[in-house]
Amino acid sequence: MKLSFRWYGESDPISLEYISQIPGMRSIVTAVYDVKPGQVWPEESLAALKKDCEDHGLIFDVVESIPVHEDIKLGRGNVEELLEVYCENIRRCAAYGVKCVTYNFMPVFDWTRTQLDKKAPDGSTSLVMYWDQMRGLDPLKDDIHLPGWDSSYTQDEVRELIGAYGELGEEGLWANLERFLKKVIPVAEECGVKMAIHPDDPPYPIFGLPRIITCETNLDRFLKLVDSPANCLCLCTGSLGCARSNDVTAMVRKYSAMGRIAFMHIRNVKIMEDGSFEERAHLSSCGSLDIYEIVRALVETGFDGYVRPDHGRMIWGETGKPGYGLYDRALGATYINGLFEACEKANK
Ligand SMILES: [Mn+2]
Repeated sequence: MKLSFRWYGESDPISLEYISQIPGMRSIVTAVYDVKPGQVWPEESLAALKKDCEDHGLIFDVVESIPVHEDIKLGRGNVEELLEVYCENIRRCAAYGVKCVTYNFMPVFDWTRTQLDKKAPDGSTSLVMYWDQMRGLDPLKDDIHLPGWDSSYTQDEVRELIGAYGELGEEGLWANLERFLKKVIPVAEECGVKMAIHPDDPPYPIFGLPRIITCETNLDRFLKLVDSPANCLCLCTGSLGCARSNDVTAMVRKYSAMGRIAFMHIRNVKIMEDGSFEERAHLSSCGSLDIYEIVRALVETGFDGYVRPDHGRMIWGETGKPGYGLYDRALGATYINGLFEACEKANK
């Protein structure tokens, strides 16, 4: 496996120097953040990312993410032109050494939580989604701003988008995803890039928005849309794992054996009685997922893709971007290293 760490570029309070000091750290996962979805990434920005990483003994070879323009997902407006731009961005990334591009096909919002700083008894804080905070909220009627939602949308724009996705429905979204893949995957194949779709987070409908990258049946369908080794998953254990119906370990074993996982996001979640969930420390005993069994499945199936510790808690007084502090993600990285070393030695 190739250990990686997400970095938000120059504006990230965590320096590449600090990241490079995490044992075994190899790759930086980042993106060009100064351009809007639907625009071409400037070569200078990609060149600067590559150089910054190299200056710190790190490799810039994973992009998270090239965002998919809402009009591609909705299949409206100038889709062909937007798809061309998307393909050009893949080519440009590849020219600067990128081997894996992550993206998602979630309508409107990348992820949904009700609180970003829920305090645990030990004083650490983490992201949570509580149904009792969620129930009764109706974005079509109320002016709601859940944490993490793109604040660049006005409430009217959000209503318009929710209405448009409601009309599109799941099958419409599948059709638009297929159109996207048929255009993008051949380009990725040509330039040696693996495209890795991130599952919906959480993997069930919120506010009636269609969700399709959610469960084994749908992942099977997704992989068959374009049956290519470049059409892969970014298997996020925490996103799939907050639905009790998903057997994450079995999914990891199956898709890794098929060679269709390009990127692993490893984190733990605790599912509560009512289906709410809390993000927890990476350790298996801290949440609902058995991270040891997940790593064992990867090792036994010969996984050689990228792995990153996903969201961490805020600990030791750190403040910053919720989920993306240094300390708890570094602890996660070290734990992941330990599990891989143990499983690899046991597997010999
Ligand atoms: Mn993730």
